[in-house]
Amino acid sequence: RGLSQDFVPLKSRCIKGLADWILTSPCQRNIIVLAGAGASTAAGIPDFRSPGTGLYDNLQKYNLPTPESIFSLDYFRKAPDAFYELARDLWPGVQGYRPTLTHRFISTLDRKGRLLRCFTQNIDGLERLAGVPSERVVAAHGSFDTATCVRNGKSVPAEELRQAVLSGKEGPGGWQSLREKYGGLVKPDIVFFGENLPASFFKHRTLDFCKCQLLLVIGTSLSVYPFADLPREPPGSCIKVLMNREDISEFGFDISLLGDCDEHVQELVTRLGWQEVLKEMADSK
Ligand code: CNA
Repeated sequence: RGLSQDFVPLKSRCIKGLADWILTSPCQRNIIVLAGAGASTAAGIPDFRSPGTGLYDNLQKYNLPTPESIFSLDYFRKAPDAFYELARDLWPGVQGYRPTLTHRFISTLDRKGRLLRCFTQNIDGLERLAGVPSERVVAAHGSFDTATCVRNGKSVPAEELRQAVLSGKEGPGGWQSLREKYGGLVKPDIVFFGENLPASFFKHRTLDFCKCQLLLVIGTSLSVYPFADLPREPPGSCIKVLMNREDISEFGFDISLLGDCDEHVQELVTRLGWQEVLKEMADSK
């Protein structure tokens, strides 16, 4: 294990050990967070794969060949209605989803000068809404901030697409008329299955992980690649912590905190003496 000069070992493999490590290690930006849909379920946004509540178990009304079809480019070209209908719910700001305690904790890690990067698979924008600066967030599966015509690659103002999605299929401002205007279907730049991840993912994967001493993996089944390869990137000395409802121990975590991430975060911030996180959460309600 670690040879670096300022390497601080983990004294115990539990939440107390994690808090002690954060408090006693030098104040450097050496913490990387890998976030997934589980970080946002407490905000009311379903994840994909949780049995019963996950999106994949609740897509019957769209009559899809497979649940994944809703994020498949081929299917979108053939039958865009399903994705556009879902996008209406998922578009940040439309339903008024608020950051969870976990998002506020990530933002506090940044304010304390500890967060190197938050790689998120989420497309809900809640890390940034919680105050994590854009340059600290790698939106690995894209975002609704920009949009492109899938036929000719033309950029389309995201606001124009947002208005069209909210207006529905028909009518002067609907997505059919946007399709005619731009010469093809327009899609927000969220990454569909089979599409490339943004360049920022590869850039920060190369630059960041060699500096990572603590990896916090929060609310993800780690089943989507290449994101799921990221826990293998840090050096051997890096401490790896999982906060997730389901156990995915095959990734070799030093600490596995199973259950709701907000509950573990609450205990962690209490042990850290970072009461401001809880106050900020209470004030936002
Ligand atoms: P997933 O495969 O649905 O897995 C979610 C994981 O989180 C599961 O292991 C759950 O057990 C766990 N989980 C759920 N709720 C909690 C909780 N409160 N506390 C702790 N753990 C919890 O989702 P992944 O993120 O792993 O898969 C990647 C997909 C999901 C990405 O492409 C995303 O774009 C996509 N997604 C994003 C959102 C969002 O932006 N909020 C929502 C749904 C899906």
